[in-house]
Parts: sequence; structure tokens; C-alpha cells
Amino acid sequence: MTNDAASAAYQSALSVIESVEPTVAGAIRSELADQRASLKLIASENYASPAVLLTMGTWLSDKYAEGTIGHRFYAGCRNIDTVEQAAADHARELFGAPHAYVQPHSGIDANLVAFWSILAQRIEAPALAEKGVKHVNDLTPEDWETLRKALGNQRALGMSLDAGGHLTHGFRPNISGKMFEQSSYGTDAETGLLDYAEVRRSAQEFRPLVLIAGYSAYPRKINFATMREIADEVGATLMVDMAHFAGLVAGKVFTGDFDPVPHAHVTTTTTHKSLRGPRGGLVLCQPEYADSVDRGCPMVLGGPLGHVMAAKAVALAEARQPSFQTYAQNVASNAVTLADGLMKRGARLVTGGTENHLVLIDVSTFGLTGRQAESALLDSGIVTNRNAIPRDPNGAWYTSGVRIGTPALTSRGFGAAEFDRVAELIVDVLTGTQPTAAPSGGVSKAKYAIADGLAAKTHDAAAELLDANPLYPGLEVS
Ligand code: DSN
Repeated sequence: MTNDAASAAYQSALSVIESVEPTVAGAIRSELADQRASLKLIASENYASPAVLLTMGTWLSDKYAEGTIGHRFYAGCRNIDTVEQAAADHARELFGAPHAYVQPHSGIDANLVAFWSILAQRIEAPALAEKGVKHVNDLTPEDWETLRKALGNQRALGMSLDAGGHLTHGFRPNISGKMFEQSSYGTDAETGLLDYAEVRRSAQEFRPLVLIAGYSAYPRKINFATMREIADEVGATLMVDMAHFAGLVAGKVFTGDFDPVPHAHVTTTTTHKSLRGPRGGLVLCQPEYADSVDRGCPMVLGGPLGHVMAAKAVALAEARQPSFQTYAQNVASNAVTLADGLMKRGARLVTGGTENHLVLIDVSTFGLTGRQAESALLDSGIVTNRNAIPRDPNGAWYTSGVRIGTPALTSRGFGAAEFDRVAELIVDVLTGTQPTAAPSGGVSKAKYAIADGLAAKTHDAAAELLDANPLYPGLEVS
């Protein structure tokens, strides 16, 4: 990345913003400084290119464009059609998908579109056909009641939260947990690995309409060919949420049985994680789901964000370059270096390693909760997030794990030597942190003390790595 032109663009933009709302201009500057000054290891974060970021700051934001390409509920959408078409074309080409829908504003939205599409395709359409009704508007109130019950009483089977599944895969804090009767599959108690025989047994017993694969904290790849076989055996639709590892699919690290797109009926993703695009989502699907996926807006989505769809097009164009494959390979090899570096220094990792972009450390072996470890690392300039581990005795709030990912620092240029040093810094901080007494007596799950001088020393060591690998080199913002 060379950023001389971007410097001029940002300087001008910030002076315009400053003249209206200086607090916001200050926060934008401050966020760049913060991101430059910390080891960003949150597995779901990355750094989008200046081209992607600048695309979002445009008047494409000012247009309403509900509907689909060439079929809008508003006049004057030709430029939004152009950017949506470009993003969808890039997505189809990049992932080899028959159909792409790039309007979802987030991963949750992409999953909602997928759920709606699956319900419409599998339940609503056959129910209407059986009654000889061509359109839902022709239904009687009694028909609606019958259909509502049919739509609202379906089953979804996904990975359990503590094994690394996601809230939007049928869990109660998300609407998917209200839409579906949910059951989940976990991982093997010994190895921590997904047990396909167990998934098959659960699917045969539960008979879900939707089998969901994908994760936000499972450090291994998934065999999607096997998941599709299981889905077919029980008559389920296979939906894959590849939000975390879309960059590894785009970069051809996950191919064949480990590439979800040819195997899933519907694949969803965010665009801002390992894919390194703007904050948003998209849906890929087989042809039979395309019509209902395209009705995502206004069925479950608000009006499309033209400026973000344009930025998705730019990011997806970047991901189609050969350099993105090198990046994706580095993300995965850096994760292996990080995992090895942590384990050789005594850390226990869930599943004993990684095959993707993340590792999950069981910090209980350091006598800490995830919350204590996350806070001590943050005090030391290392940004991670606490995460439950399988069968976590500390639940989802305190947790016993810390999730660490390589996409962001790999974008910054970190390689094997840097990630080994990062592993050393992390283990030093975890080893040098102790829980302290809770106000009510006993050991606190939140309070901790770091050995004298350790946080400052770690900050200095982190700064050395960061200075050698600057974020947006050449980009000057004052
Ligand atoms: N919040 C994202 C993550 O951190 O994994 C998933 O939605």
C-alpha cells in the first residue's frame, strides 16, 4: 500500500469534518493512532485498504435503492445498480458461486436473509403451491395462520456456542433462536475437534430443516462435503456461515471439501473480517435460492447502502488479485507459527493447534479467567477478546479462553518472526498476571495484578514490532 494520495484525501476530509464537528474529527484521528499503536489480534478484525475506506465516504450514501438491480422502488438508481452489479459480479467470480447478493448490512443480516430464503423456498413456496395460491397476497387469514405456524416451527441444527458456534445460528439472544427450534452439536471432549459421526447422529435424531456449519471461535477447518452429505441424508438445507474464514476461501487456502461454496445451498459471510473489506455482509447461493435471497430487502433488510456496496466491490476486486492469495496463505501460516510459539512456551490451546486464522488459549492453566487475561493483555498493548472454551466452567461472561487471530497483523506485514515474538509477549503477560482477592472474599474472576513493570515492558516490545511494520505506511494524518 502506498498512501501519498490517501494522505491528501484524508487531510482534506478531516478539515471539512472538523469545521462542522471537531469532536468527531478528533475521534477519527485518535482511532487511527490507537490502531497504529496496538497489537490488534482480535480474530474478527482487519485493516481495510484506503481505497475501500475512501469509497465509503461518498454521496452513494445519499440514495435510496430498495429492490434489486434494475428493479428498484425508487427512480434514479443507475449508479447504485452499477456498484451493486460490480460487487455481485466480483463476489460470484471470486467464490465461484452461481449467485451473489451483496446488500446485507452485517453478518446477522446476511444470516437473516439466508433463513428467510430457506423458509420461503422450503416451506412457503410448497405450501402455496399445494393450495393452488400463486401469491401470498391471495391467502385468507386462515391460510396465513397455518403458514405462520409452519414457518415458525422449523428446526435448525448448528455448532454449540461453547464449541465456537455463533449467536445467529439459532441461539436465544438472536431472533434465529425464536424463529427456530434449535439443537446443537459440540466437539469431542478429548480432542476438541468436530466429530462428524456425532453431527450425523444429531441430525438423524433431530431432523432439522437447516443444518448450519460455520463458527466464530473454532480453530480448525470443516469438511463441508461431509456436512452436505449429512444434510442430504436428513433432507436439510446446508447453510454455511463463513464470516470468519471467507478470506481463506477467497485466498484459496480452503479448497475442495473445505471450500463451503460448492457444497452449501446457501453461504453467508461478513465482508470485514479475513476478507478485509468494509463492514457488511453478503450471501452466496445455489440458483434455486436466488429469487428468495434477492427479496432480502425489504423482507428483512432496510434500504441497501450504496456506498458500502461500492466499497465491497473495491474490496472484492482486491481479493481477486494474486497478492490476496499470498496474504491468505500468510494468515494461515502465521496462525500456525503463533500456535506453535504459544504451545512451546507452555500455553494450552483448544484442539492443540490451528488450521485457520485463529487460536483459542485456555488461560485457566495460567490461573486466570478469560476476562482477567483479556484485560492484562490490553494493559500491555495487546488487543484480544475473551471467549468461552468447550464446556467452559466460567460461562460466557468471564470465560476461560482468549481468542487470538492473525488477519489484522498479517495485513500489517507481520511474518513468522514477528508472530513468534507476539507469542512470547502473550505468554510473558499471562505468566506474570495473578488473580487478586474479590471484595467479597475468595479469588476474583475479574480483578488481577500484573508484575511490576511488565505491562510497560511489553508495550515497548510491541512498539518495536509495530514501528517496523507501520499501518498504512506513508499515510500522514495530523
Ligand atoms: N462479533 C464477531 C466476532 O468477533 O467473531 C462475530 O459476529
